[in-house]
Amino acid sequence: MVVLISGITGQDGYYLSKLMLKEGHQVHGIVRRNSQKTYGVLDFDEELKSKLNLYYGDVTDKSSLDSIFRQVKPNLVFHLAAQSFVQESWSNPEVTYDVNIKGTLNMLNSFREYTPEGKFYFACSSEVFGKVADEIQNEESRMWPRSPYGISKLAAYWTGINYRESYNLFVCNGILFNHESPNRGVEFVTRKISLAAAKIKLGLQKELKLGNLDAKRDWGFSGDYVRAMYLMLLHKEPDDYVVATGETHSVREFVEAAFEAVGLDYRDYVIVDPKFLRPAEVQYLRGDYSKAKRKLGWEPKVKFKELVKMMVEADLERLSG
Ligand code: NAP
Ligand code: F7E
Repeated sequence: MVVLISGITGQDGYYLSKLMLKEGHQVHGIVRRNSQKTYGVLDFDEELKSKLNLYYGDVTDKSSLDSIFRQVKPNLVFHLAAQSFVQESWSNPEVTYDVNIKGTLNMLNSFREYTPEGKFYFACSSEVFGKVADEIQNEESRMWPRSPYGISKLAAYWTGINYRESYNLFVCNGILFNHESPNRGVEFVTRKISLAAAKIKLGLQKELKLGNLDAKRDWGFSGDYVRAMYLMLLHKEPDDYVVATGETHSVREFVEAAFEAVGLDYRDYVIVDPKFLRPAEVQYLRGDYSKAKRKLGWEPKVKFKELVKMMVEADLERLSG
């Protein structure tokens, strides 16, 4: 099959393109041009990059998407591109709405115009649950986003459903809970912590400044979650699915486990800095992935402690190397 991925230079784009190649598909990706001609996470893996067909485009520029859809004619579209950093969405709400809402609308319109018989995946987020009403959130749980990012994902989620219902298109929303990896961006809390633990261990950093240590998240492994995206598009009917581990842990537990992995006590190094507190916080998330398990046969493989260890060890290796 011919696969098109927006956001291919990000964390999930990396694992998804590897999976798609392994499955024997032809992989095409949309890349934002920058002055350094860098390709994000793909720059760490030249072998992978050489197997991909990359096109310059921007999801806010419909004409660039039209030209790519016309050339590629994808069977499977994974729309992952986004302004994905929640904290940033308060500083740049317009960019967040443009990229995440209008960008999704543009992708859906190009898909509808050029490859309506194909299948479309949208990267929705557990941030739509925000101020949670249920102890464990599933597809039916109340959605009450708490940031411009969460609002943008909610608008895009409903746009996807509306396109499915209005135009009979195969559009799926994956409501993915936090997922991490050694390729996670350095500003997200897990990678900020794993990198700091490794640097402190090697004497390259003295302290770690964090915000809310009591926030709880359902953290899984990106490599597991991209499999769920693929299974959604292989399923006979389009639908929306929660993808999660079913466990929740606090930022404090993450930092404790990361420092433990390098034989240190986090309390000697972590400082709470109000700069990293958010105007409105999502205090607690825990996902119920039973629908994905039942209908797609999907289950997460990597557990919390294993994920923390994987990330810290990868950072230690990179820094030592
Ligand atoms: P990420 O690492 O931040 O990657 C985002 C990607 O989007 C990058 O390739 C980025 O390109 C691209 N992008 C941003 N603006 C663009 C634009 N205007 N035009 C074209 N491409 C653009 O995010 P991720 O962790 O892989 O997440 C993938 C998707 O899942 C995102 O939509 C995110 O919101 C969503 N999501 C993530 C999680 C999670 O925990 N990771 C959970 C739920 C949902 P550059 O390299 O040029 O910046
Ligand atoms: O924050 C707290 C922070 O930025 C997690 C994105 O992939 O997942 C991600 O969004 C928690 C929050 O991720 C720091 O307040 C404490 O409660 O790693 P994060 P996020 O906001 O949960 C969802 C599902 C997505 O869809 C998003 O795209 O950690 N926290 N201290 C901190 N967070 C950061 N970044 N930095 C700190 O110093």
